[in-house]
Amino acid sequence: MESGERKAKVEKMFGFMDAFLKNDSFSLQKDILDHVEYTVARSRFIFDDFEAYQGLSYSVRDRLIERWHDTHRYFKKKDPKRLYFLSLEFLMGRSLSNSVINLGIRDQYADALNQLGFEFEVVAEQEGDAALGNGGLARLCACQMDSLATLDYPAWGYGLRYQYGLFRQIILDGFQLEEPDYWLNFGNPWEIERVHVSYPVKFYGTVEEEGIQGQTIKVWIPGETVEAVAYDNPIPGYGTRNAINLRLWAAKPSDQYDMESYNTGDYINAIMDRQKAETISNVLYPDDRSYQGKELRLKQHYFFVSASLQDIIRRFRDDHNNFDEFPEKVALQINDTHPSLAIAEVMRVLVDEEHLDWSRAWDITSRVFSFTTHTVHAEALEKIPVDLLGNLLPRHLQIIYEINYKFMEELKSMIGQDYDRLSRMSIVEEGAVKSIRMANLSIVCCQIVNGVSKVHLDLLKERVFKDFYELWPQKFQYKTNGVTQRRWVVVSNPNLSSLISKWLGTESWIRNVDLLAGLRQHVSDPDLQREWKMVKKVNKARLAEYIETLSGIKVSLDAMFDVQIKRIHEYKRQLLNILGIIHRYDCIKNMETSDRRKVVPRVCIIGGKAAPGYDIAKKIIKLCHVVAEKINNDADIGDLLKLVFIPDYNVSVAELVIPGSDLSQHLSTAGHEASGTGSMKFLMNGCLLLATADGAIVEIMEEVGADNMFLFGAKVNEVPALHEKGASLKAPLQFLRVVRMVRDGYFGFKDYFKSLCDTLEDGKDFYLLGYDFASYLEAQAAADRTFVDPEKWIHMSILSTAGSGKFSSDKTIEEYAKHTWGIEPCKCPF
Ligand code: B1H
Repeated sequence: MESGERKAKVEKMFGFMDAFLKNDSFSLQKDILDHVEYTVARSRFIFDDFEAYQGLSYSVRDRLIERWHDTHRYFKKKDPKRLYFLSLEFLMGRSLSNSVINLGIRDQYADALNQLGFEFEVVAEQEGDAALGNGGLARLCACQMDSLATLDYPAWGYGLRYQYGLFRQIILDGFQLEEPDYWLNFGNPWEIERVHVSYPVKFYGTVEEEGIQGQTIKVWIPGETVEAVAYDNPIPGYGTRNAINLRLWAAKPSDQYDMESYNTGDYINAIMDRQKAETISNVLYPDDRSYQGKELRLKQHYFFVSASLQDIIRRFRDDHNNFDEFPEKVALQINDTHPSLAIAEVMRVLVDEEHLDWSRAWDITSRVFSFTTHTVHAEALEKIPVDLLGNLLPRHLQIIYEINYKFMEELKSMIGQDYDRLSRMSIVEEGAVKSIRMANLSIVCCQIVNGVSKVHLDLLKERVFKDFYELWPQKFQYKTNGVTQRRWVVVSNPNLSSLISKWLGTESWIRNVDLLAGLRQHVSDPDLQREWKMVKKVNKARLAEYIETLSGIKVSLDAMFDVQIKRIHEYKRQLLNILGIIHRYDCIKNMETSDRRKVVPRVCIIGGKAAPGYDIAKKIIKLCHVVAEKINNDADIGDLLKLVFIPDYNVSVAELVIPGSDLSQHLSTAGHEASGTGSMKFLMNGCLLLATADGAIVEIMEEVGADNMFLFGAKVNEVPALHEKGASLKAPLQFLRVVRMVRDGYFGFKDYFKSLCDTLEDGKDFYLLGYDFASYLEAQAAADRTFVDPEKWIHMSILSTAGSGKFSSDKTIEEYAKHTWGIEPCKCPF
């Protein structure tokens, strides 16, 4: 088509603008009904809540797509430096409520649905969670995507579209069982399949040398090719027209298999082989933090890296032909080491395909990447056995060896022949299983290495990456993690959100979180206190109803709702919580009846998944159930103490539980939690924290004051000396007593709990439960004393929310944008 003709057509299309996507009640109703009729193919006269959810979601998706297109046209026109956020995990949860709130049309949709005879909340409940991640790390990425969109940054997320998300937790007789989460069974209205956006990803094979124009170059002849197909998930910002993209890759068979089937004539087997390709993106690995060296996992990592980089480089090439400009236009963020093969891949593309010389390619590569580590433990760092890597990705192994050779030469020239240090810092670990240390590769390549909290950075400097810190102190920074107030207050706690807006006199805190501090000036106002208390009560009632439906247990709204929800890990010390509950139970049992009146009633709520192969974590879940069985059925105890395990903890469950909590527990042994982000969600919702001074809690303490929370336990710098003392550290009698109760079978399953109790013996208690027990009980007693003074409790609760601004992911993202990625906002005009 001639360009004049095309322009005229485009202008004509603009004439249609008004015909589309109006947000008045009638238009929204019509859109929903149209989708019910034509997309879902149910009669617009008879459809149920789920079909209403589908129709509604498709109509919201239309609006998302429109903004998404406009944003990308605008980015293309402005061509700013873009951030590409690479992560193997994104824990997005549900999309509907978040989308309509960010689009600013929630009330209009609620009204439209109402007119059609449906209730928004009920319809929204139909949505399942997108659980393409394990826990904190993955949810952090989701929060950061929300902030990137809201703050108008030109960013894209890249990840994998797992067919099976994180397993569903079923509890049978108190034991955890895992069920697959086939989340795509009922379709997914939030994604857009891009059949035309696909790239071949190569594996296996050999590397050969070829001479081109007098130069010898390496050519990788792959043994297998799989196709990566893009699925786009628009991420709308709040209070902006910008909607960015989360592109997830799914594996599909490559056309090359068709050729083979013709050649061999074995049609059926060829089809079966084709199907195997799809297994690459089939399943999310459940995190047990022990690197297992599995080929499928490595395949996932490279599949994701290769497809993402082909896409990124293709987009760069649309407008640029000189790779020296690459670092000015592209920032590549690697989220933990999982995507760090990207470093070798960029080198491969620049050297082998673009024929840049090594040093120019390395200069470009090292200016483009930044790396965030989420790990505290040296043992948890990812290592890839050389045999595995060399077989699957022969050329990448050569490149990593070359990077290491050059690094070692440089290092020798700086530190001399200190072989111990050289071997500690080498990217290649010699030993029984020769391996590649992915963290070392990332640190060597990236100009900036970020930790996720102040404490975490200190640990990196002093322990995990000490050698590297001494070499390159300027590389090491931290960005305090954060959570989005849109999801964690506006979506999940609408009553609190309205109350905050009312008292601040504005809704602007939803974008400008510093304004939350304004609540401080009203903290003593009895009206605010009364309304604050009311909101909490309504949220507690909703949670109590949920608990009763789940477990049949009726809980009293006057009790303190005390919550610990997170992945089950020994270092997170759910066991300390349970032992504390046993102690409380034991005390109540042994009290004079008249004294029981003084007991502060508690509902203790624990939830979380254990990695399927993590035996001790599974025993902790079982212990929680047997203790609950005993306490909840003891007539002496009644409402004074209840213990509830909430099964299948996920993002949606968190959205319900957090607003209804009075107290939340964060019990990691100091020095073990890199950050922790659950605490931030509770803080924003005005829950008081009972915590050790670990990870982000140290910074929370600085913001809200140590007297506004219940702190206990050994400090980070005390822990190493305590470990040295080992068996000479004696646990207090109360601790020995409760452990003995479990050991002696007071709750049954004596043999089963033996190995769990063994972890608590003197000298074996690595996570210091015995050592911290007395101070834990004191902190619990302080929480009880405060709870019986409701005015004080509410005061502390308001100050918690008021002090939570620093822990918004908006802050984290602004810091990354300025100090790590070098990107600027690019706001699509309305
Ligand atoms: C965190 C992980 C993690 N750190 C391996 N490391 C995984 C490691 O599937 N895997 O192989 C999955 C996850 N996750 C968490 O990151 C930290 O423990 C938290 O303290 C932190 O808040 C969170 C976000 O930074």
